Amino acid sequence: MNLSRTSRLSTSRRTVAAVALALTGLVSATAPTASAAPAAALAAPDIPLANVKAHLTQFQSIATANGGNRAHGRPGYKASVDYVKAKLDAAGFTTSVTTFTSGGATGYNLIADWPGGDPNQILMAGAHLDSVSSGPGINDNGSGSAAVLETALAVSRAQLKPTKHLRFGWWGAEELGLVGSKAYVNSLPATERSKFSGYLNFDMIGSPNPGYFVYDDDPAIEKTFKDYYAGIGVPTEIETEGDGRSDHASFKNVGIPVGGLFTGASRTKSSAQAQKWGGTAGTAFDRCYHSSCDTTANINDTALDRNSDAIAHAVWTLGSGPVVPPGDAYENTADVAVPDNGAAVTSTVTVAGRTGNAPAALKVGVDIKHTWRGDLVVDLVAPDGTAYRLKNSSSSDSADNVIATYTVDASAEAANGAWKLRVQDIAAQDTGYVDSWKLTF
Ligand code: DTR
Ligand code: CA
Ligand code: ZN
Ligand code: ZN
Repeated sequence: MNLSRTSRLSTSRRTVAAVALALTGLVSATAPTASAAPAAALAAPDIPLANVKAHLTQFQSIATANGGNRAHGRPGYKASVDYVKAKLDAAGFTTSVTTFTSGGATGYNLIADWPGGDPNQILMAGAHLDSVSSGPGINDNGSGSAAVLETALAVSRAQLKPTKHLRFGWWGAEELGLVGSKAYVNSLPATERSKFSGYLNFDMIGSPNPGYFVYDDDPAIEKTFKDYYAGIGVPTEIETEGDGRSDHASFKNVGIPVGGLFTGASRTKSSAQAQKWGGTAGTAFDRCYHSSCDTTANINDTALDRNSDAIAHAVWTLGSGPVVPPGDAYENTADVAVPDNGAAVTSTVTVAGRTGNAPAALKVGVDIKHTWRGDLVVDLVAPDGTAYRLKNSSSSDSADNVIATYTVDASAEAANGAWKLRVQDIAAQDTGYVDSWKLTF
């Protein structure tokens, strides 16, 4: 436990002490150097359009067998949930169906977790699964539901091991006012909500007269989608009517970063947009919006294919931390606040593309800005969870900051995987943050 403030070294004396310690060579005073720029994340696979359309055919069959729709409170909706859940269970997801009530009828949300990843960094992708009562809802929103399902199945086929924890959701009763997604978000304690790094929403992504719209919410998510489309030479526009119009609003309203894609509903495509994207000017993006003609014939295959691949790109890219190609240094420069006298926090570096185990002299460069560093305990945690103590707490070490390079015998550990720096402040007063840290093989 640190001494009371009055007995602490004054700032000037603390600084002198820190410099003296550095000069003895006990603590490396060298600031971490820039490492190789992170390479692009592992490339996402192509999402087979035929697979996505096969899900749409199933949704169509379900609607046809259940009064022509898949609406909340109707048998066609629950049958849709059962179809999607069965596919996910067979693919190794941990699924759960949660219920809520709307309009006197029971509603259902389907949540699917991909095992693994950092539980403190959740990336979620979702789509509403319900249709309006007037039709089968194949574009609205079988298209989003099918593309998110097929992306999840692609994660399973790849046995992806992303840095973040991947979660997928299919919402009930969106058409009644975002009811299912609101119920889900409201069921999350604040501590859980804070773990979401983002929610990606896909509602109407195969419109027959398509536009290519990107939600203008979280900048990093927006850029991820825009970069994808720029990469395939397709211009995009910002979705201007999206706020509040679909399930991402439920997440945005509690401060979770959101983004998504949209190909248009009842609004009319302009001449300029027809020039840009093809299709028919003066006609709605989806003239069967909320109508009985929203069937499997109401889909533009090119739009559905492009958007399905864009979803996979976003999940692979946003789900992984900075992946650095084989080489010497793997670094994370994101700041992570260390709660005063609180729970440990972690910062992750994903190592991929190496072979064998880590070296017996693995260098761990640490840069933590923190007054009275004696409060801090610092560990390196290997991908299999083995912890290596780098620094113990000390009631007498009143100097600021931990800027040091430690050498760890990590030869018992596989090189590839998510390595974590774990930092805990075990004494009240004095706060700080992880500025950056680096592994050098
Ligand atoms: N409210 C959605 C359709 C919709 C209309 N505008 C947007 C913008 C962004 C996403 C979706 C929509 C529905 O009918 O399900
Ligand atoms: Ca594809
Ligand atoms: Zn709708
Ligand atoms: Zn919709």
